[in-house]
Amino acid sequence: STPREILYRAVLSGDKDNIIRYIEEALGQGMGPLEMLDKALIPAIEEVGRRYAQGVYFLPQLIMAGETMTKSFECLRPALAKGLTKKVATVVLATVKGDIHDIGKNIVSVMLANHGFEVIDLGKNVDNQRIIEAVREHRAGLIGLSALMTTTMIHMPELIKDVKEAGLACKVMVGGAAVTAQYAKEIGADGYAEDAVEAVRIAKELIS
Ligand code: B1M
Repeated sequence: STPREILYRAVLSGDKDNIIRYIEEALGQGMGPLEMLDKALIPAIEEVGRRYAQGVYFLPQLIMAGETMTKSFECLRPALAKGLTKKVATVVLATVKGDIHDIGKNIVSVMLANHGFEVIDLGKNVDNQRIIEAVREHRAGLIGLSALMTTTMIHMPELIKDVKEAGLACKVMVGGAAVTAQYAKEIGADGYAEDAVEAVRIAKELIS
């Protein structure tokens, strides 16, 4: 099997005990961290989501796969972080209230940091009020919101309203599996990105 296949299967089967070893082996064979995410880890977790939706996988498998994915990302994080020191802008990043999915948000976080953004990552299940406070405290020019569920993305338009009411000159970028470009437009978000690479491009546009 190729390193890609091994990593893909490891996430699919929730093999969190061996994932670090597989990643190290893949690195040793010259596979880069971004390639691992794009070609193996993300496609695998997406397949897990499909199987869960189809009733082929149940919650325990979803949890195991999620943990395997989180573990692999934490292992890759140092290799992904380039540690730029010159900061272009500050962005407050969060997964919305009621939503504990943070794998995608964490990838976006590292990518933004790599491209010179000072990232104030508030984590997951974050209250809109905390986001507003963080924007004030850090004088952030941009908020990045992630939502993975149709039931939680409703906090996005609420936040956009809160930002306006607070009189903050702060742009809002949204993303996450539940969110579409259409939805972003409907709620009056300043930007939408489909993946982490696009998130960097849109964030740069929004702060310029
Ligand atoms: Co859950 N889950 N989950 N889950 N989970 C989904 C989201 C679901 C679509 C699965 C399904 O049914 N097919 C479904 C939601 C359905 C809906 O919307 N109505 C679902 C459900 C139902 C649930 C629970 C309710 C299950 C239960 O308890 N019965 C529960 C909810 C808990 C809660 O939040 N309150 C739950 C729990 C979990 C786990 C904890 C087990 C785990 C999460 C672990 C973690 O995040 N630490 C988990 C996982 C892993 C998934 C799936 C399988 C994968 C999500 C993921 O990490 N994808 C997911 C299926 C799916 O999304 N298709 C699913 C990989 C990640 C890299 O992609 O986050 O989309 P994503 O991020 C991308 C882009 O979207 C973009 O860049 C990233 C990189 O390319 N992006 C942004 C993300 N944020 C951005 C922000 C930006 C810009 C771009 O700007 C700011």
